[in-house]
Amino acid sequence: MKGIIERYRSRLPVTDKTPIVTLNEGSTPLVRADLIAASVGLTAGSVFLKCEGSNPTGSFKDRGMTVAISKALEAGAKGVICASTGNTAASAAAYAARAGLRCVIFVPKAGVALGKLAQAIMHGAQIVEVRGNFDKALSIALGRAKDLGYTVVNSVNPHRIEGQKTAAFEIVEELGSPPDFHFLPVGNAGNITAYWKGYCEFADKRPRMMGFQAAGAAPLVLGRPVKDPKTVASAIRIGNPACREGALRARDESDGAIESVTDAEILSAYRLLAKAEGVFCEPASAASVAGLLKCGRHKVPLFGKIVCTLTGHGLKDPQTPLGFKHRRLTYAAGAKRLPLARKP
Ligand code: AN7
Repeated sequence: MKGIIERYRSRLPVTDKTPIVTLNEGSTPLVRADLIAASVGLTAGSVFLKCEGSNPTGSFKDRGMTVAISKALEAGAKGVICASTGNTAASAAAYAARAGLRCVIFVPKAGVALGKLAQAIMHGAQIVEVRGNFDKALSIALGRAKDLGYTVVNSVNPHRIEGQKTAAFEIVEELGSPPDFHFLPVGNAGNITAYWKGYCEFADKRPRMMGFQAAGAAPLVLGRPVKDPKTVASAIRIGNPACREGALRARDESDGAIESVTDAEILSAYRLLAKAEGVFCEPASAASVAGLLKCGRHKVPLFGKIVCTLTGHGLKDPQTPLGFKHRRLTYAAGAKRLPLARKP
C-alpha cells in the first residue's frame, strides 16, 4: 500500500512541490477482538483493534511524522528536534534519516523502553538524556529548537495532527461508517485530538471519544498537571499534556470521557490481548482496552461498533514481559524426557 500522503493527498497540507518522505506508513490492520467483546457483554464482530504497531517504526507516530518531515524538508529545515517518551523519537529518527535531515531527541533518562532506544541509535539520531521527566524534556527541546533553528516535530507541530487524523479515515472506510465508541490511550493528547479531527472531517456520524490515562499520570482526569507522573506504561508517563485543549474538546464535543486506569488494569489488558487475542502491543497501548474493560465492569451502556487503538507494538518494550512470572525449560542434551508439565 502507498503511504498516507498518497492515499489522502487532497485532505493533507501538501502540494506538488512538497518532497514526500514516506515509509509507506498507514493502512494498518483493523482486527476483530471477539473475546474482548464477549468480556464486555457484546456480540462477536462488535469490537475491533486498530493495530498501529504495524506501522514502519512500530507505532502510530509514523502517520504524523511522514507529514511533519516532508513539510520540514519543503521549508528548508536543517534538522528536526523533539522530546519523547520513545516512539516519537524512533519515528522522527527514521524519517529524518530518510530525508537526510539531522535529528536531535530529548528523552527522560531511564524512561524509554529498550526497543525505542535501539531504533534511535540505529537511525543515527543525536540522543540527549534529560534528568527529569518528559515534561522537562519537552520544555528543553522547545527552547533548543529556537537556538538551533530546527523544526519541532512533537505534536505541537500541526502537521503531526494532520497526518495522524488519517487513522480515523481508514477506520470509517473499513467499517463503512464511524464506530459508536473509540477508545484510546492518552499521554500528550495529540492522538485523541487528531482522531477527533479526522472523524469530524470524514463522517457525519461521530463516535464517542473515550480516552484513558494511567492513574499515576492523569492530569486531564485530575484537572491539573502532575509533577511526578508514575506508571509502568512509560510511553504515557506525561504530567502536563501539550495538546490538553484538543483532548478536552474531543471529549466534550463527542459526549465522550477521559478517565484513568490503574497499572494493574493496564497490565491485565496487556496480557489478555496477547494471550486471548494473539495481539502483542506495548503497555501504554493496552490502556485503551483496559478502559473498555473498565466501562464493561462499571455497566457503562456500550453498543454498536467499538474500536480500540493499539498505538505501539509489543516488541518496543521487551523488558516488561521478562518481569512476569514464567517458566522456561532447559533441555539437557541426551535427556530422554522433555520435562513438560501435563498442563503447560
Ligand atoms: C504507544 O513518543 O508522547 O496522547 O513522546 O508512544 O498522542 O501523546 C508517545 C505517546 C500512546 C500517547 N501510546 O499518545 C512520545 C509520546 C503510545 C505512545 C501514546 C504514546 P498521545
